[in-house]
Amino acid sequence: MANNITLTMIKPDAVSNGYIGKILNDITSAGFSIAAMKLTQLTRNDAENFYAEHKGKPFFDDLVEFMISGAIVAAVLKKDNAVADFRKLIGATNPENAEEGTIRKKYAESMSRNAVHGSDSDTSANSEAHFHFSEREIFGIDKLR
Ligand code: FUP
Repeated sequence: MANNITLTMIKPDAVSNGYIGKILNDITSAGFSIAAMKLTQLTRNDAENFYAEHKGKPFFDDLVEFMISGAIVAAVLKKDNAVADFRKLIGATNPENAEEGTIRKKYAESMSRNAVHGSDSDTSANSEAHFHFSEREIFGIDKLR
């Protein structure tokens, strides 16, 4: 299992607030390179599948509504120790608890509108990368599976 990629989404709040450029700058300045990227919009089915592990939780329906409410940027990022390093860069799920300088601290509106997604494991990174991108859209990394 590759440990050098993670999957991010710049979420609809951050896209509509005009933060795509600032967030990508923070990401690349932190040493990540972009292996795949697109501006897209999730369907309801997409969002329900992407967040299937949260189905049944009290915030699930609002999470799906939010994630389909506008454009997102999906990207595969490459760096040694990508998953852990990216979660450190984005900060805690609730921006009120995120460290100063983190992406969520700087750009998130709230816990539910928290600006960015980052994979939580190498297994998730691999499956989430393939959720958004075909093999030929992902550059500069070894075959993932
Ligand atoms: P994270 O891994 O930090 O993205 O957080 P989770 O996978 O636990 O949650 C996924 C998304 O669900 C979060 F980005 C925001 C939303 N969420 C809520 O709205 N309320 C909660 O209590 C937990 C998560």
